[in-house]
Amino acid sequence: MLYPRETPSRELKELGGLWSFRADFSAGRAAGFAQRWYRQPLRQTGPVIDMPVPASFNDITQDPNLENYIGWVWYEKEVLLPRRWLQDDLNTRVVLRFGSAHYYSIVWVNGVQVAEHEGGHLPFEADISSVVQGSPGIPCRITVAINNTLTPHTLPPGSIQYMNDVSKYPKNYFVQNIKFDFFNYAGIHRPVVLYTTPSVYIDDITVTTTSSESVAMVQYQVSVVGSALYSLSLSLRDQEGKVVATGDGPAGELKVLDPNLWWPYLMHENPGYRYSLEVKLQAQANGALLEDVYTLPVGIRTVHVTSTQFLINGKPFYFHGVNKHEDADIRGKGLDWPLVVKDFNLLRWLGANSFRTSHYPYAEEIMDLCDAYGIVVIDECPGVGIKTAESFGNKSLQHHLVVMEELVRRDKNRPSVVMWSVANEPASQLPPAAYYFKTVIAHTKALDPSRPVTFVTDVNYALDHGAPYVDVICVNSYFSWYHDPGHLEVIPLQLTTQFENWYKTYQKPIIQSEYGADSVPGLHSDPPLMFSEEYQKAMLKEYHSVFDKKRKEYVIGELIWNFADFMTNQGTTRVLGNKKGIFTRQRQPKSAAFVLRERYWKIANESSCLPPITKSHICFL
Ligand code: BDP
Repeated sequence: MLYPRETPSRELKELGGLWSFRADFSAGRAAGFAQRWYRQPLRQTGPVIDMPVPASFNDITQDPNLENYIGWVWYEKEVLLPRRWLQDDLNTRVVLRFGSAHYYSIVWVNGVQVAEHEGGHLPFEADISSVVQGSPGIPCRITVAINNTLTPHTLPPGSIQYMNDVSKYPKNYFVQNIKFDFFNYAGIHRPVVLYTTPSVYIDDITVTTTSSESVAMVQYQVSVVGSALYSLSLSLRDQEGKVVATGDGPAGELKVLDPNLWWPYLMHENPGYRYSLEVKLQAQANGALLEDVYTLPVGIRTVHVTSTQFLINGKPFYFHGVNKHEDADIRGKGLDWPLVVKDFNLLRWLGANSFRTSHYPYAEEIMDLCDAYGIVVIDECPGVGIKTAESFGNKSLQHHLVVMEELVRRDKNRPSVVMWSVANEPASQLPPAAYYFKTVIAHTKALDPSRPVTFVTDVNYALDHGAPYVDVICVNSYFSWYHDPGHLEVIPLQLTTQFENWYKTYQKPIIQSEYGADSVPGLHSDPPLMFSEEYQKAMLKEYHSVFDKKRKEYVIGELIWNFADFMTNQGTTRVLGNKKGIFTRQRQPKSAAFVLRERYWKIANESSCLPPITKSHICFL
């Protein structure tokens, strides 16, 4: 699915800002459907409040019932469309697109249902031309109902538990149970836009690249919708605007001499190099000549996995990075530009060259910056908390396959994405996990043969039924935290054993995809005690001594858990959220951030083919 962009043939209107909002507090949460709230302005159905978009709704008010609300909420926005979008009704297509809404969405325009989508974290759109055309000057009313309920068959899974003991709970009392460790924020989390295309349009573009030192090939496929009679021309421009290759037709190959390859941050002095692929469509429709233009950024790079290495452009790549969350005060999981840019500045300050989108796909705007800055991404789907046999059943599997299709369709052209992760810490010791992961991974590889596929495990190497199907072993462990709490001295032995067992069994490269310890900022203790900043630092040092030995063999990466503190459900082990961040939730460094910074810059300098990079070479550091 193409990211909506303005081009000479496409216009775009952002619908961010304040929307009307109403949570359906009726017992079954279904009053909105029974009373058809979408048929009239939402304010006429009952009290509404202002709700910012994009943002989670949970932390916007002082109402604890809204913070923990489960069920249907309703959003509405009235918008006037430019007259020119509506006049030539046969040749302009108007599309309404949501970057993501959590979790199940139904959308109406002027009371007519135009879209229904299952799943958060991924975009969906609807052609609304037939609903809006012919009514210039009349505001167009967009109504969205969103349900954040998680069931054993959603991704992530969850379950609703009804508390029927009337001596303990009020009537109709229920809770949402989840098996993952982040707050289930909900709402319209990413930009909503209206955009236009001609009625014959470029629907999708797929690009893959291969390269040797002096020549690169860019393979492309363009799909066109609206007519079978069209012509396509393509030109690839470098960053100076010079055309370096041209092509035509819906599929082909462009040859680029002396290519500027896309390199990761700290691996090259000009990381994240992208060409622009301009695709031009011409078609006759309804007696008119239509033209559609779309420009796609293209990075030329290759990815290969051997039994001991991860190669980008043929050079060994070591992941020294982080796991993140989309999470912030007040706006929850809503896209927030200042926070996004701050995080990229912190990542580069840290010397991090990569992150995993734990535990769901991140906003396209974030992925764009990864492409542009050369931050390498392990792109994870929302397969987190898959813990019961029911969630390995066919219904869940079919949904998981669709989610992978949506994710690959969204991110397939991104040079920063070097590997797909289909899940985090599933109960892969359960026998049905074998067929489940075999199928999900094979499906993902069929969708995209150009990238390795993995899932992240915390199951013992001898019991894991999914590991045979992955290209890279990604393993999480919390020695001296969840196991042997307080005993830092067990880390070297246990971590070494972990690596050796996995490697002996599979001969595949290994990433330590999570390790960490909570620390409360400002809490000090020497000797180091759990939850102090010193303990978090000491834990890092123990892990790092083993990484340094094993990265000479087959360990190809280390991703700290976590980049920043983040909100979780309330519980006896969480003090206003998870505190394993090396930065606070407000992005202030804890002591551990400085330890990691020294290490990452050192590793970057050791493994770089460049003259030593110092922090002073990078102007914003
Ligand atoms: C890991 C999970 C991660 C948690 C982390 C923790 O993958 O989502 O937040 O543990 O407990 O098992 O801090």
